[in-house]
Amino acid sequence: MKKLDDITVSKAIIQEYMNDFLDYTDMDVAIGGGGPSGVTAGYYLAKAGYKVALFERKLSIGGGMWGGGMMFNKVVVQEEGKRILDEFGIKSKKFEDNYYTVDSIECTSTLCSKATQAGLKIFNLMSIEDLMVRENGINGIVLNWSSVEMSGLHIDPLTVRAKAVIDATGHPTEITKIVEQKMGANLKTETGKIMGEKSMWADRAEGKILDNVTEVYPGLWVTGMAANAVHGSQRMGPIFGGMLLSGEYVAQKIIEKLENE
Ligand code: 48F
Repeated sequence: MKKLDDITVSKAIIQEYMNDFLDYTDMDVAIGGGGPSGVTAGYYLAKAGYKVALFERKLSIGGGMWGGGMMFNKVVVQEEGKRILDEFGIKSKKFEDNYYTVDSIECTSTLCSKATQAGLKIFNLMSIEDLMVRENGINGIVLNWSSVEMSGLHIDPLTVRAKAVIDATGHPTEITKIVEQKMGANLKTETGKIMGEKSMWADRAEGKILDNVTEVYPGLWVTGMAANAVHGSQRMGPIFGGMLLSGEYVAQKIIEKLENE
């Protein structure tokens, strides 16, 4: 083995990370949240050739998918979502009519692996704490290290530009909350506000999710559980077809919009 130098290892990491971060100060689409809906959206946008990055607060990508239902590490996907599992090459097993069971570890890790290989850039350990708001709507995101947020240190964030932003933060709808709370803006929902998620009802929740994938404020899109929570629909629990399908759908809608601009 050739002689190794610790300082060269440090330089390699710092230089390559900084190059990536600088490159993504300007992008087509910024995704907030690395659960199944955000990662799926990132996969389809990257596959279509868009410059897209995903920012995830935690160390690991996958959000609520790793733990399956109540720590039984299996998730269920209905018939409509099966083609997305096949697209990613994720194994599934038919259960009765209409349902497929999937190993949640294989599903989460494969989504992440295929999305990054398709060109999605993932920045983990960063939180979106604010938005870049201009006259025409949302123009980017404001980022800080999650460790700064967690420690409560008083350190200002940095801003990066994006033509579209996706709120894929799941149940808490954190990004849409910023628009509502800081700007008092009217959202494109029935009440003009975040309507809040309703109790678990898989059939209703999955039935509504694609209708809920919308541009809730100019430049800001919602997908996954955030879409249902913003529009006042039910939660669905450990059935994940809607997460995959809404990720794909938000990517399609944003591509359509960017192509027309
Ligand atoms: O919650 P999460 O998995 O969202 P999702 O893609 O999927 C929901 C399902 O897991 C499940 C369900 C459906 O069957 O009901 O709950 O809609 O992933 C959301 C991710 O966003 C991150 C958070 O750490 C999680 O990994 N996140 C939340 N707020 C921020 C954030 C933020 N401000 N900045 C960066 N990441």
